[in-house]
Amino acid sequence: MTYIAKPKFHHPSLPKNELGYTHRDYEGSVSTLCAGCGHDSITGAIIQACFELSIEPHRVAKISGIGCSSKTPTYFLGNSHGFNSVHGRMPSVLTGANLANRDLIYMGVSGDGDSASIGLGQFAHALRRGVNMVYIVENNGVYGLTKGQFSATADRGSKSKRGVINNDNAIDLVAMALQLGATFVARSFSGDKKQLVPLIRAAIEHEGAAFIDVISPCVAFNNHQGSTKSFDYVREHNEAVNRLDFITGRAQIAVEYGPGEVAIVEQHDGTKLALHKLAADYDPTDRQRAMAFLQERAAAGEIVTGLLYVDREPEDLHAHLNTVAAPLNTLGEKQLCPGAATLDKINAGLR
Ligand SMILES: Cc1ncc(C[n+]2csc(CCOP(=O)(O)OP(=O)(O)O)c2C)c(N)n1
Ligand code: SF4
Ligand SMILES: [Mg+2]
Repeated sequence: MTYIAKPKFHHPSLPKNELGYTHRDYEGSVSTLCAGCGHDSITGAIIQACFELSIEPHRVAKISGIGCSSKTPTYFLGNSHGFNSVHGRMPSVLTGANLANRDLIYMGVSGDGDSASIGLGQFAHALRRGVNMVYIVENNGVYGLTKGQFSATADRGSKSKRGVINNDNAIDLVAMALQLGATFVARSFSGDKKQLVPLIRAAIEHEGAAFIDVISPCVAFNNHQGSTKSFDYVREHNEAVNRLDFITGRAQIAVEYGPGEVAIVEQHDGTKLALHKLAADYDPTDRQRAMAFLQERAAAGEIVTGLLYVDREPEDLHAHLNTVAAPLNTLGEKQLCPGAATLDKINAGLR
């Protein structure tokens, strides 16, 4: 993978967060993506979200697959753990790491080819198991890295750069995530940092499977007329269900919203989502309604963005499996080998 190290110096008056870190402490190497690529804006939003939440970089594990999108973890959180895995295999690598050590914040970064084509099965099982993670798909409707073939999220009837029409039906990862039981489901647009940053912050604090589909135009292969993932198309068809800000239970942050405009969604860990509702009757805690609304608006040619669904009391894979809380590498021999007497008891119970 190509990368260019960023110089360490920064302006002395850069703002600092609660830990005394600046933005620079959350950056990575210089991006080698095409200038104007939507993925770089998502990188910027992740950096901003982690800076604002005062996350210690060593507490984050960034895991990705293969693609331009999957290269991006090199460009943020340079002091975090990272693993650039195999095409479509990010979810299983992340699940394994999470099972071994639940103390880290898991950030899975993937592309539409990575998650909706070769990795569709992996995507589905990680979500249905409730792995505690932030799963971001940087969705441009093409295989950017391999020169712009349609991916499985390309809309039927959309046109490739070379003029070919896509006749296959599109997979909507948000609809799938809702059906599969993800406890936090959102969609955003790389060009809308105001919406994306609070969504990422909320997803990080959510203690379950959080999925964000981010429409992210590929300026090299999918930003022309006839594409439904171009900057112009998304701006014209964006239907935001809510305007978001995110308040952590620990640090009270003042939010500038007028009376009557905010709905507070409280999660079981005390964190709160403040929603500025555009659609008067939109309820982000109703999974069935979210699925129906998504289909309704898609039929009208709209791309719904915002927080589609959140479960206030999510359960994760560890709760389902009743696993030990301590990271596995901290367990001693005594805990790992309970002795012959215990083994005999287990064997007797199986006879
Ligand atoms: C097993 C395997 N099959 C195919 C490839 C070739 N390949 C590399 S990236 C890619 C698609 C990437 O598309 P996407 O995940 O949408 O990322 P983007 O580049 O669009 O961000 C493919 C097919 C590969 N690296 N490994
Ligand atoms: S090919 Fe497309 S997805 Fe890849 S870096 Fe360039 S603009 Fe971004
Ligand atoms: Mg892609």
